[in-house]
Amino acid sequence: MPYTIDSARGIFPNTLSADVVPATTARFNQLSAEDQLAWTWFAFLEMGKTVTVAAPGAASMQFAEATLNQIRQMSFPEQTQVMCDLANRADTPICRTYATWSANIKLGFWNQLGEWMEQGIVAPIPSGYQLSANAAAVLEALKEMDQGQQITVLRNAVVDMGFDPDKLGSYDRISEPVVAPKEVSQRTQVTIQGINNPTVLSYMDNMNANDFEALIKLFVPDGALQPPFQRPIVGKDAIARFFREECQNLKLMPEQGVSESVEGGYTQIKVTGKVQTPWFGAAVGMNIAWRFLLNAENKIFFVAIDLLASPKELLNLVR
Ligand code: ECH
Ligand code: GLY
Ligand code: GLY
Repeated sequence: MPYTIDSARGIFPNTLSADVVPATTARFNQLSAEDQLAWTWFAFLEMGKTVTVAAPGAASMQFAEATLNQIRQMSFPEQTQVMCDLANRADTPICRTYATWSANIKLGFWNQLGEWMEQGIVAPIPSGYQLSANAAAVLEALKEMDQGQQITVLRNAVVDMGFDPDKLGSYDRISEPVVAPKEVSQRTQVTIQGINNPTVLSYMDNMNANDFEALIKLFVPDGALQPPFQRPIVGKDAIARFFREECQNLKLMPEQGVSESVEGGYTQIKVTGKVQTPWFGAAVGMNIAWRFLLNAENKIFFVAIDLLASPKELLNLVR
């Protein structure tokens, strides 16, 4: 086999991803817990000037409800302590529960706490709170980014909080219920300038239809999918789980691409375009590249999803 997953990661090396995102996340992680909470509050207020979050439905929120109600009953100092514990990744019962939740449940939990902070039900960030000089600088850096990059930094902040899931031992992962795939009559079909590869087109259409069973059939058994700024997820079972837990109701809007045959009957295809998350809908279009490596049977051996450094990168299809 001419490729390993490791070598496949290097296809289309000219693709410029938004390195400012992991850099900012690393700076955020250096801040004190108090600063992290205040920073996120100010960042969220800043974003709120231009976009609104679509709160998840009750079916998604039911898993966080018990913990949310527990926090709601607490005194302000106790609530502040819980939030600091989460930022500190402490070993507490709430931090352990939080660690079992999927990214979307964590986001929904904080979104609810944010609403309660606004309504005076949960302890607010102290009025007149002064960010440290470092935190203020990281906030300025965030303001310079495009919205897709900003929401990725916010998502990372939330996902990294709580007890370390790797230290939990075996546990049941808690995620939103899986929605039914879209009715065939309700489905849409993408067109991609420069690309007519049926696997790539089916990938986009099945993802948009939440048809994860059809989607996973496009992969080879030991294939891999690499989300933005993450290690590859390897093997059909792990990828299928990722689809169910993190890929519902995404909107993929690929625009253009380039395709090239490479050794061993493989084909490498780069596609660029926009992606919307259900959290922000059409208000935030993330600039994305997909880098596919398909085998001779036109199955996906590897696909990387990159958050691009700038909109200019949408036009960068050089090999
Ligand atoms: C408050 C103050 C106290 C502390 C905290 C607070 C609350 C913060 C809140 C933050 C909410 C943030 C949200 C962020 C959502 C971001 C979503 C993103 C989605 C990106 C998806 C992508 C998908 C790409 C993919 C494609 C594929 O082809 C394969 C699959 C996949 C303020 C109270 C903490 C509430 C809601 C960035 C890019 C295209 C890889 C998934
Ligand atoms: N509404 C949030 C989600 O399902 O991703
Ligand atoms: N990663 C999927 C989402 O947060 O919308």
